[in-house]
Amino acid sequence: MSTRGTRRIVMVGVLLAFCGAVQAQGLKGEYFPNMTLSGQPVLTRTENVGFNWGGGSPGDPVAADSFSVRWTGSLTPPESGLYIFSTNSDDGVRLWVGGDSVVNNWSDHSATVNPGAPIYLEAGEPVSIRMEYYENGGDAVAQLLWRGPGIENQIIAAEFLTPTVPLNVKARKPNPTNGAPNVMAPLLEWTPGDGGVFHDVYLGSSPDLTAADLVASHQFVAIYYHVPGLTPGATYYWRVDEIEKDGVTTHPGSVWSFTMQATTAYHPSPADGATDASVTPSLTWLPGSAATKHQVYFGNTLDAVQQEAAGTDKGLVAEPNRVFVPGALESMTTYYWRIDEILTGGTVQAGPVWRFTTCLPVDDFESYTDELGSAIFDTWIDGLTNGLSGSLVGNATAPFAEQTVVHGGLQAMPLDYNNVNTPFYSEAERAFASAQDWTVSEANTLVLYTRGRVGNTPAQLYVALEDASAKSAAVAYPDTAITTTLHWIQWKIPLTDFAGVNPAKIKKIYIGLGDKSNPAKGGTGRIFIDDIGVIKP
Ligand SMILES: [Ca+2]
Ligand SMILES: [Ca+2]
Ligand SMILES: [Ca+2]
Repeated sequence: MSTRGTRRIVMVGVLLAFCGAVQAQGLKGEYFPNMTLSGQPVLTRTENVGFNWGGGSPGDPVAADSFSVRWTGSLTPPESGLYIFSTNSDDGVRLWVGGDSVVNNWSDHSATVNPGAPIYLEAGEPVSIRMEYYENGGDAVAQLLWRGPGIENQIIAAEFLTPTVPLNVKARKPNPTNGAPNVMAPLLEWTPGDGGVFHDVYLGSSPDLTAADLVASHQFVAIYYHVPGLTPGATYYWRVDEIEKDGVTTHPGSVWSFTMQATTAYHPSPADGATDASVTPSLTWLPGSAATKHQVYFGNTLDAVQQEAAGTDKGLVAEPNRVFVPGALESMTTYYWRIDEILTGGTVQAGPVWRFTTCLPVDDFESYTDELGSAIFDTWIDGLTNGLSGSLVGNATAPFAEQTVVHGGLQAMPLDYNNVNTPFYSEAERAFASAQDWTVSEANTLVLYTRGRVGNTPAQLYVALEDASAKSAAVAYPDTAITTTLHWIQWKIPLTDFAGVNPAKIKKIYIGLGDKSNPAKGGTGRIFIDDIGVIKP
């Protein structure tokens, strides 16, 4: 391993050790001096479940044999998606996630892995965990593992665990699952919150649901069928408020969404009318009903694509492949495209013409490799390299660029911040070999995408620009909670906000966390950055 790599691991280890010291993370473990979880626990501690005690005791005063443990608390998933929980135990084990039995192997056995069925979890929504275990004799192993979006099969780290059990008063387990595309029937179901007797259902076309979106009030059943039907291809938002038996006490639910299937191709990406598209985009869409193939038209005038002019026919793509890669495009240029659905029997269902405009690219993080010299931290200089701040660019081990939490393409930039120690800010900087003209084709707005992570301390996010005359200015995001958002946020900054900086001669861009001009002790975390460009919005 490279010197750089070794230094990085040491530093991340220090960060994790610090986080562990300030927060009581893990599940509550209660140890009983019998195999039946009976009586009072003789040992209680907060921990994650990753034990191989061999023939030994888990800790005084528990003996090496004939004991049992109950771990309780909650888990906060970092990403939305399907998770598979499993146990590795010697001897018996039972596991519940969100109150549902996931593993039940309550018998004497040598170390055995028992996986559960996949469970859909929402990013940032705590779910209850209960694991019960007993050891009879001989060796003893107790491990709680998971795998999920961006998480290889591994013991669940303490940072995702809390020793308190969340109150399950909110409606949960939406069906269709949150974000589901291609929904055919608007039948909505959910699991009521604990103590929820009545349900208020809100359904609308915007995530800001109001009283006007109330479609069912104080109903008893946890199911809703929207009779008039919904617009094909449209995205809908819904929320269920759980009401207790007093008919008054209300627990508002999370806002969920789904997208109805359409007859034509729909849900284009880049979105129709996007002004910040990559110059190397992958065009994707969702299929109209009964589509077996997709005829792709692509060109740089509306007329040509409408009239299927020569050169716009890009051929057929067969379901379930729904991607067209047009190659390198011009920056600050508008392109048009259309997908016609070929149905069984050959009927053609022509789609609408969509358009997008490319940005002037600054960095989409796709070019970085794991070779030293072309790694992400060789271009984006962090505090580990220049010693100026508490920033750390890139993952601790290869792949150094982030490949799971990505906005566009295959890679994004992970940026760790540690504002616990002086100078109390964390900054990464990129210098351009030659001054960049960010005013071509009337470009006037910097755009970037960012998202945070569970466990991040809120912090001010800022971008600074420096021109060829060494004039610089910084702009801060208005809300420090930006570092805790679990979805990508688009941040647009008019170049005129960088007062005194010449946008036609940009030499450096800085991205930082904290307040560089008025530094104060802060916390730690990791944010992700992707798709930096300049646009004409
Ligand atoms: Ca034993
Ligand atoms: Ca045993
Ligand atoms: Ca990218």
